[in-house]
Amino acid sequence: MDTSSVTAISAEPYPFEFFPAKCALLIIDMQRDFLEPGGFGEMLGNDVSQLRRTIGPNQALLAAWRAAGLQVIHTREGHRPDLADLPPEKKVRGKSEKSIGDPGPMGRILIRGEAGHDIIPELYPEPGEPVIDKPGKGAFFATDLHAILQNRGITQLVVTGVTTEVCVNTTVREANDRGYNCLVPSDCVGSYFPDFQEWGLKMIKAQGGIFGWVTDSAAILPALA
Ligand code: C5J
Repeated sequence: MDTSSVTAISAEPYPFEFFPAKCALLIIDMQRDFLEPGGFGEMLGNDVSQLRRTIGPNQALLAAWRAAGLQVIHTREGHRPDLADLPPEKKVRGKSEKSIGDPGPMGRILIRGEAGHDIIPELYPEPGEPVIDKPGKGAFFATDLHAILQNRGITQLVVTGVTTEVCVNTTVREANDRGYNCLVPSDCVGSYFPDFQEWGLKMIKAQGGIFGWVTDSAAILPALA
């Protein structure tokens, strides 16, 4: 495709001006522990099917994005094996029987290098695609994401992944404050809670797009052809 072209993608609250050469696909935390049956998310009583419905749309978008030669960045939420970057309050909040760093169904929970912390095979990063290991909810906090985007001339992000109201929303807000325009395809983001899925997206596009734009993958795919 001609990456210098500009396309208007149908979105809410109004069409998104897509500059392919300046736009990265940022896939948030599509990790085994959040999405796979038997993982940490399900162990906490969550319905992982609410997240798994995003896998197919993400696969289609990622394939088209790669075929167009555009930039892809992945993130993973997790901590150092020695837990030195884990705020003590994050460890104990929720009062669940098992928490970050404890042995879980797929290794130590949300610890870098453990099986559950890794990205699901369906969306596994290819060589050359940066993977941002983030200790917080937002992908900009305590990471080199902003530097990578600036060095690569990126001014726009298509943000996908999980969960809509937590790490996706936090990242979109952080990106907005740093001057990036964000487009969020609703079928490529997921929440364990249907209400939060709905309201998480409404919050992004409210008030004339206070944090960004919302669309679906069907509206983006033709712009990648
Ligand atoms: C993410 C979480 N990725 N819900 N984490 O949203 O704790």
